[in-house]
Amino acid sequence: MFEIEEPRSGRELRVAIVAARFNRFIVEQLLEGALDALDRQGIDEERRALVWVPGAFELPTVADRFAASGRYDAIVALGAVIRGGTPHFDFVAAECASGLNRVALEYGVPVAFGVLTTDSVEQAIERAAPDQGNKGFDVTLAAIELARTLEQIDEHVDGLPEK
Ligand code: INI
Repeated sequence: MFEIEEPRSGRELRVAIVAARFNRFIVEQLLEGALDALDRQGIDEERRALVWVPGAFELPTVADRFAASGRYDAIVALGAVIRGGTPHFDFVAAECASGLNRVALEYGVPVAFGVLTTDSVEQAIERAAPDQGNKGFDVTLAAIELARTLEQIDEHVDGLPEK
């Protein structure tokens, strides 16, 4: 049986990070976590890209451009959408999430959802803390794992005879 519990680390990956400037003090901490994950996975500077956009609503557009290039193995989207008194939160958060997922499915490129959607600034700070449970770190590892999983599935199916 073909099975992947944890994919092996294969060739070096290329990873693009797209980060929203809105609530920048939070997103910078998510970015620190994401870069730490890339360091630990041995993905060096030449194989990384970082692009800032105004807010979470714009993340899918830039993620789409990186995915369409066919040059990146994974994309990490970082942002912080914090509930205010208006329905704006719901539109920004929902469009951001569905746009990023659409990019992942359309191009078959893992897009990590590192966008905090919280009721308060305090909740966002908790999830962006440097040492415990930094979401930027966690989602970057998830994207790398998925890129390796997809690569391993491709290798496996390429080696199978036609039905
Ligand atoms: N963008 C965010 O990234 N986080 C938010 O909390 C937020 N709120 O609350 O409005 C937000 N809005 C801006 C939005 O992402 C776009 O940049 C803007 O609407 C222009 O398209």
